[in-house]
Amino acid sequence: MTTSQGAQSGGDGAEQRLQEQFDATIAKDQRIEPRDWMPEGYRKTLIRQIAQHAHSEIIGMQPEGEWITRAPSLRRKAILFAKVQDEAGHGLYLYSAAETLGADRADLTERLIEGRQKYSSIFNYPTPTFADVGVIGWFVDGAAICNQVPLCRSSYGPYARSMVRICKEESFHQRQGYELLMTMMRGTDAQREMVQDAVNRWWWPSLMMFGPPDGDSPNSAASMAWKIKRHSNDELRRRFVDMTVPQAEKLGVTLPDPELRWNEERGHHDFGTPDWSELKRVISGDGPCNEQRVARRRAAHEEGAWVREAATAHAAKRAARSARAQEAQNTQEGTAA
Ligand code: BYC
Repeated sequence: MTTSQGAQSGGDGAEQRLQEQFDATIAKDQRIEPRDWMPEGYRKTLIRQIAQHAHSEIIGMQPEGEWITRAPSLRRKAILFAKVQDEAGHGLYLYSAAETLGADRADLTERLIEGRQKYSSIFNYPTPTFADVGVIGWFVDGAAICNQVPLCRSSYGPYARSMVRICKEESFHQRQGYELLMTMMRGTDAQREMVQDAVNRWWWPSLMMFGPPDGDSPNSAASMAWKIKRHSNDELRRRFVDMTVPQAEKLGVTLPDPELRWNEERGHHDFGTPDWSELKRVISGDGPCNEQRVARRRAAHEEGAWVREAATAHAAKRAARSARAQEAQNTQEGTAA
């Protein structure tokens, strides 16, 4: 696939030149910026991925957020609070990145709460114990790091730049999760069982976060040709497994996959196949918590309507005030002249 395959067809000579310029920028590993011409397919793919990514950060506040009021100590509460706030920030940078492509934030939110736009499957699983908070940090933020560090080199400037800070924060998130689990593993038998149980529940959904296998990934070819995605879903999934296995050994937990073993010849781990029918079900809205997650997001949006109205009214007042001040200054200058 060439980068031009996503271009609008039937372009005249000028459009042809723009397409060539775009292709050359991609080929040289340089960045496409908001003011640059870009093929419509590139813009649409970016809006789709960035919007889903933003929604994932915002919906992703819920599973752990449920534990803020029940954190077992002030220290854990402060850490968790900071982490969940970071996710809100990530969502906001990403919505801003989508806006540079002409998307409208309010419209994206509508699409999310009406179930017309996706968010990551992983956030549709419940968090019944505090060990889930640790395992989300370790697995989910760990998977996010594997997936998002290469996105710092994504061809679209605003997306790539937003990833730099996001990845730094994800590293803190992963470490706090792993440290929490280390502490629990040094505790009682009941705490160790709680950690193992959370590991058992989150392992396969975490592998599914990377998306369907390469053969069933309809968007990968174009996204990789455009250098939006730098690695395939399966490649990143393999990296995550290789990174996580030694960490599990150090922690003293068992990853729930009987086929998981080191393959000397390949220099990577072999591992079992996730249940892809489960991923399809969860993506299509039938996961354990889909309904609850979207309903809560919708309620928060509706309850926040007065804040948006107040902010809009305040912005309009400020604009009117500064327009009046400007007019007065112009009149004064006119009189003086
Ligand atoms: N869940 O052709 P494919 C975080 C969809 S949040 C749901 O392979 P693509 C955090 C896919 O969208 C980080 N849907 O797609 C937050 C596509 O559907 P459409 C979340 C999925 O885009 C709080 C269809 O399936 N990370 O870290 O080439 C607390 C076919 O897939 C999933 C990102 O968003 C899924 N798991 O590749 C803690 C990373 N997988 O749009 C942590 C950025 C696939 O055609 N996104 N689908 O209807 C990406 O890297 C890529 O979009 C994906 C999918 C690898 C996810």
